[in-house]
Amino acid sequence: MSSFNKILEASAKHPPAEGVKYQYGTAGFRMKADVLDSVVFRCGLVASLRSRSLGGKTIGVMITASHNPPVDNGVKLVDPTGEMLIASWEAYATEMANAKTDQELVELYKALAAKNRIDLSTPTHVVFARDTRASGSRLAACLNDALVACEAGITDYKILTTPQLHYIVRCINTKGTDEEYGEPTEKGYYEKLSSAFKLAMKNKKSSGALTVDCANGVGGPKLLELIKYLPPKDESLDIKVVNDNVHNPDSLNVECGADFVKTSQRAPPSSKAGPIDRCCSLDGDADRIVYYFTDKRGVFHLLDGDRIAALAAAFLADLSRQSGLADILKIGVVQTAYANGASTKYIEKDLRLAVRCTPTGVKYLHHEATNFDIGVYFEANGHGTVIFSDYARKNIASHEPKSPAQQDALEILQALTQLINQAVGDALSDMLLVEVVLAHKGWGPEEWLGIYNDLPNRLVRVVVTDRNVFVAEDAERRLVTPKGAQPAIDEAVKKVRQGRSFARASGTEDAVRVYAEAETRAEADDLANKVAAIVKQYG
Ligand code: G16
Repeated sequence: MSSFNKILEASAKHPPAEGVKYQYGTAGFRMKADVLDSVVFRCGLVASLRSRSLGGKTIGVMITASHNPPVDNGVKLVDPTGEMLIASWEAYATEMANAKTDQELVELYKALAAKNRIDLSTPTHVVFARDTRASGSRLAACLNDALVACEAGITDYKILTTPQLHYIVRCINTKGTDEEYGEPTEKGYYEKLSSAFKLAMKNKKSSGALTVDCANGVGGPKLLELIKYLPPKDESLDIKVVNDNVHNPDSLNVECGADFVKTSQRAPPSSKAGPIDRCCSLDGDADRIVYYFTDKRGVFHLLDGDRIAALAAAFLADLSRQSGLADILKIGVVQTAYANGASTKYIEKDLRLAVRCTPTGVKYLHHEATNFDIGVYFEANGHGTVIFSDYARKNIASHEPKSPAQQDALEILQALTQLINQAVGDALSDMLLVEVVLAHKGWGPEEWLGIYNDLPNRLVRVVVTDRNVFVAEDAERRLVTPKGAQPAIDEAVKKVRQGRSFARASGTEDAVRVYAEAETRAEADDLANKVAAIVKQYG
């Protein structure tokens, strides 16, 4: 049977849901799991074509809906360097997902191959994994059917965090090259992180325990595994794992996890942490992390992605100065419109580092961060990492220290190039990075909080009839349509001290998000409500 016929036959078993329009969004396709079978099947076809278009390089497919509710699921593709799929191929994936019939799908497959001059006899390799959602194994089977039909080389890594799959893809594609990233196994991931962590800590011990809320998702079992590779808790870092119940998939992200904490600006109700206890929350696929604590008066304080970026950038700037590399390494920070104005001011004015703003979606931030030698990028929601350019890595590896102090700083910097996931934002790697910085500075969460004062802010989710009418520009800070909405928002912002607000369509949920900040909590809440009302009126 020809491979086209095999695809036709296999596709017939995964018909698309009627009347659903699919869109490869901020983080791939994401919606109710019961309408995703055909989409995941078709992503298998796209992944194998993408692999063939790159001469057989390994492509990853991750089945997850991250922070979304348990009934949702999603699928996203990983490019050979471990980064997100490039934008032109996102469009192909959307086209394939919306093909009405099996015949139309095969025609599109052929057209895509012809357009990109893909030799369909090239060997291809696709690796995949999933989070702990109940629908994951069914969707993985749909993906597998597609890969078998197009005669792809397949490796099923079963259950992994999203960043672990990105890591593995990068490792496979760099094996045997100068850029070799590590062992392409889960064990290789733990070994790389733990040995870099030991070197970066330089025998420092963090003070007090760290409580990690794992959102009842895949981060739980994976963190427990990572802990086995870390130094004993009394020697370096004592981690208490909570919300790690993956046996009840319905509890995923419910009243816990990074998105809950960031959006509701409070600790998970299940938290038993005491005053000043350092806590953090991962999201459903462990690619985001936020820290927080409650002070002695019982007031909750969030240390979000902006704070992690500021902490990491300050530490990296110190290390590059102390190691004698400051003159040759350009450090910069990339944020989105959600970044608190106070964090931007702190990074630009106090740290004297460049700040860039991009639309939401790590692919945009990651790309912008490559313009720096050390690019720190974080979304306020805790999704981000630090990337080192080839130039930076080579200089950090080969620099001759001129004093023991330079040597010390250089060794920490070298360890950080290994500790920080270079492929994508990774909650577990980011957590270890934060712990290294706090341990070296001898800081607890209060000192970290003290580096600047956040402007009070509010995030509101507004459900509208069609979120697609909300089209934004200027890194999503201004609405182009619906006509009249932006002037109305401008009017509301003008009336508030230090006011800033914007509305943008979510790329992962069927809603419009509104962000507002102002000088006081009351003004921020009021502004958010006013802008939400404008969105409702125009939506
Ligand atoms: C995904 C993306 C993030 C984005 C978030 C929310 O995160 O990877 O870059 O900030 O969705 O996006 P939106 O506001 O467009 O819904 P995750 O952790 O859910 O994969």
